[in-house]
Formats: sequence, structure tokens, C-alpha cells
Amino acid sequence: MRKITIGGAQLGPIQKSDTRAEVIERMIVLMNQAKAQKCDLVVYPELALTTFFPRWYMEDPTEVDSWFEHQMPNPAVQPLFDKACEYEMAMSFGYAEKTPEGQNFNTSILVDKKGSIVGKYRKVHLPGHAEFDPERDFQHLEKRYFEPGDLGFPTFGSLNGIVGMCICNDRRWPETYRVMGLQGVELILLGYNTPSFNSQRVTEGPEKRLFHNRLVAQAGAYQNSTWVVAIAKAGAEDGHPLIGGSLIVNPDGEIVVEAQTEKDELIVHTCDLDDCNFAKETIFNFARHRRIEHYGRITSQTGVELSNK
Ligand code: CDT
Repeated sequence: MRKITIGGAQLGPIQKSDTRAEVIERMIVLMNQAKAQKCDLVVYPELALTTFFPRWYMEDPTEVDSWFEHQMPNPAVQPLFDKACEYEMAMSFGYAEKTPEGQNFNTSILVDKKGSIVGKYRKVHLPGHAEFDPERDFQHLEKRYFEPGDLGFPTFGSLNGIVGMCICNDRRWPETYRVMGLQGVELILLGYNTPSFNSQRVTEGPEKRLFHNRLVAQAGAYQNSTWVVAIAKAGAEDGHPLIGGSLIVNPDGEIVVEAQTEKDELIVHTCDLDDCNFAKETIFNFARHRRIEHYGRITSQTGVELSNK
């Protein structure tokens, strides 16, 4: 058995005016709860340190820059690293990364029990748009503020297993899970900020959005025989609601624990990474059953091409 106890640290809303220090305090409260429940790993959401700023249209580069972290860790975040080290707890969280070369990414990191950053992932699938869109009920400007990730979907030998990360919209794409599945992934950590309504179709509300959240995490877990830990930033940020529904899914595709609020809330489950073995060796034994000669379109084609037969 390779058991690890995981705390999924859902964050409630973060307002535009909330400081990094205030957010870090809340993250440490959740970490304290995780420690009390003997967690080995605590997982926080996408862009955990600030409000979901891509909903705001900005032209001033200095204003845009204020949402990015130029170093990790940095003085504001250091108390979280210190507490994690004291507790000997691994952690993962998302933040807006500004590189020394001036590139902007939507990033997640994996930090081991000694406080070293042992894994980094930069969001590949950036949803939304780059210019102000008057047709939408609200903006989603990830394509304006971030470049697509340039690291692929790496996996990391950590916590006695094989760990990967993805971020929010990535979870809707089967390729995300499969590329990690092909590296034997056993634990996928993902954070999200998902608006409770579709900005282009108001009839698509929280019920359907929570359904899609469960659907993709469960399918990704089952089809790749991996644990999936999906953690929300939830609740109304300056009047803009985000779904909660943080959950942990086992390699059979079953939800083992799910958040009940849209506030700061810790969900905990002890995950045995050896539970991934059976399906990886049988129904999803990729080496035995995959037929790559028929999958060429997956990497040679982006959009739909009709075959007129
Ligand atoms: N943060 C993020 O990726 N959110 C998207 C919203 C999609 S609507 C433009 C998501 O897939 O949940």
C-alpha cells in the first residue's frame, strides 16, 4: 500500500481588494486543519493568491503586472512555505507567474515536504478571449494575460508515486489526462476558478457547471486509472459567482469526498496509490490495447475537418 492523506483546500472568494497577506493567512488556517487531520499533502486552487483577475479588462501594464508573482516563493508567500516545512507537508497551489524574461503564465507548483519546488506546470488550455467582448455578460481574458504553457504535461516522482498537475479548463480536455496517463500518472492535482454561469449562455448555471466538473474529473480518473484531486476557488468575488464542488476521485472514477460549501473548506481523503494498479494492468493496459495507428488526427489536426464520404 502507498497511502497518502490529501487535504483539498477549497478557498472561498477572494475580493479584488484582499491582500496576498490576508489570503496566505486563510491558506495557513486550512493548512492547520490539514495538519490536524494528518495530511501529507494540501492542494489549493488555481490563482490561489488573488482574485480571479482575468475577469477584469485592463490596459495598463503596471496594473496587469500587479497580479503576477515575480519570484516563488516571495516575501508574501514565504509564511506558507515556512508553515508547510514546519509541518513536513507537501503542497500544491496555483499563481500567476512572471518569468525573468517577462513571460506571463498561469502556473501551478508542487512543493515537497522539505519545502522544495519539485514540480511546475503552466496552463496549456487558456479559455476565453484577448480583447474586451461586449457580447459577454462578463469577461474571461486569460488569452490576454497569459501565454499558453510551454512545459507540456510533465509528471513528477514524488510522495512515493507519480504526480501530475493541470489547471481548470485543462480538465475538460481528455488529452490532458491521457498525456499524463501515458507517463503512468497516479495522482493529478488540479485547481479551478469556474464561473457559476456561462457568460455566453445564461441558462447554463451552477447545476450544469457542477455536473460538468464531476463528469470530466471522473472520466479522466477512470480512463487513466488515476486519483484526481480537483479544488475550487468558490463563491462570489466582487459579485461574480464561482462554483465550489471541490472533489477527490478514485481511479475507478468514483467521487470519494466533495465540498459542501462555497467557502474556505478542507476535504480530506486517504488515497492509496496502489489502487491505480489494477486497471492500469488490465482494461487500461495502454501498451496492450491502444491503437495509435488510428489516433493520428489527435496531434495532426486542431479543429474539425469534415470527411465527405
Ligand atoms: N479558469 C478557467 O479556466 N475557467 C474556465 C471557464 C471557461 S469559460 C471561458 C473553465 O473551464 O472552468
